[in-house]
Amino acid sequence: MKKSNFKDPFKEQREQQGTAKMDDQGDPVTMVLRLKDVRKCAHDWNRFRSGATPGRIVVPSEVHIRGTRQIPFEVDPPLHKKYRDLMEDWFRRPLQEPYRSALRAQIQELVDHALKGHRFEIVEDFALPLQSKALTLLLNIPLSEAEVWISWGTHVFRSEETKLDKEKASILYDYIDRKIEDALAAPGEDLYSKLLTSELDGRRLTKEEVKGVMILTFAGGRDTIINAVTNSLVYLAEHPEQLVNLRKHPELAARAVEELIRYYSPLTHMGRVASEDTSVCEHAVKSNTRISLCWASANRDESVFDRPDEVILDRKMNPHVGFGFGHHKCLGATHARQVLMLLLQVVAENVTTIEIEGLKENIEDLDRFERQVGFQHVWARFQ
Ligand code: EMZ
Repeated sequence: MKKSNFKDPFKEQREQQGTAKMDDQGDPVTMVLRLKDVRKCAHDWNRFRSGATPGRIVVPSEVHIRGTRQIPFEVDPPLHKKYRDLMEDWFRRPLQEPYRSALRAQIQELVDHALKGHRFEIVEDFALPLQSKALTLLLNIPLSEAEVWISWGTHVFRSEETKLDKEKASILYDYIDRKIEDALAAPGEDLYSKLLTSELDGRRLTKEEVKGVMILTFAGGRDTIINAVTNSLVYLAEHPEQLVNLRKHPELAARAVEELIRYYSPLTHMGRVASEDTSVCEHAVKSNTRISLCWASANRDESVFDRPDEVILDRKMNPHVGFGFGHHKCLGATHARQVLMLLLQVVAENVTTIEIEGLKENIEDLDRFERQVGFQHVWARFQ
């Protein structure tokens, strides 16, 4: 069985130029490749903005498939902070013990099922159900709702892994509209109700704003978590000695999660729109054109990370940007980290070998680059 190879496609270009131009549906992007520049540009929100036409900062652009602004990530300061302040405590709930033990139980159930000895498919029979079940905790709604989301497949806006799909997206939009009406009619303890009763500048959030938050919650943490879970399991399958290591040293899990996020960088990049004629790394960037902050490239920057192309589970210095950087850094990161940390612990405690029987890569097409982000399928056996 050939070993998986998450090669860094940006290496040469990062070292030699620092940026790369790519076309995205006729709206070009200057990709920023070095960690230092990525951070600098992420920090400079006035020069590189997030509040453009909804969907434009995402690469591939989603301007043709949605009009709703995702909140807070498509909003610039100072309004951005007001939204963020409304949500931060809610998105820290994954640190609380009842949440962690419920999440652990979900993972334990999936692992127990996998241990029954039969061959199963990791993406659809493990990572997707785990992502969906865990999301019920983040939204604080009944577990049974996960069945609906599982039926949508791994990406809510894309079909066949990478193609943008308007019809598929409208399933999510209509679903969220219905749930907002339900929560208005009968408010509960869920995220919809919490947002609908939140106040910003002395007024309630509108349905459109709540929808914007919910779309981001559903879309941003879907394929990213699914890939992170799948890739981590494939890593453990290929490195049984690390499974032993994690079993002996459960305290290693926190560092291991950061390293797996750095190495696999579930989100390749995120765009910004220049508000003036400017330059990055000596390359001209025209006003109203896009740059992208390439987290995946920055996370392999050899001037920052020692042996960047190796997974070193106990890596000490790890200033990765896998969850973004600056005021827009991932709101769901606390949840994602708990999912991965508990996954590593439960698997280490219960599984001795993971045998891969077949796999099909999921390759992202970035115009002049190709990058493996995960797998479409992995057939495996747990013992
Ligand atoms: C957007 C994005 C957010 C986008 C943090 O990332 O994730 C992508 O998967 C979605 O397609 O709409 O939510």
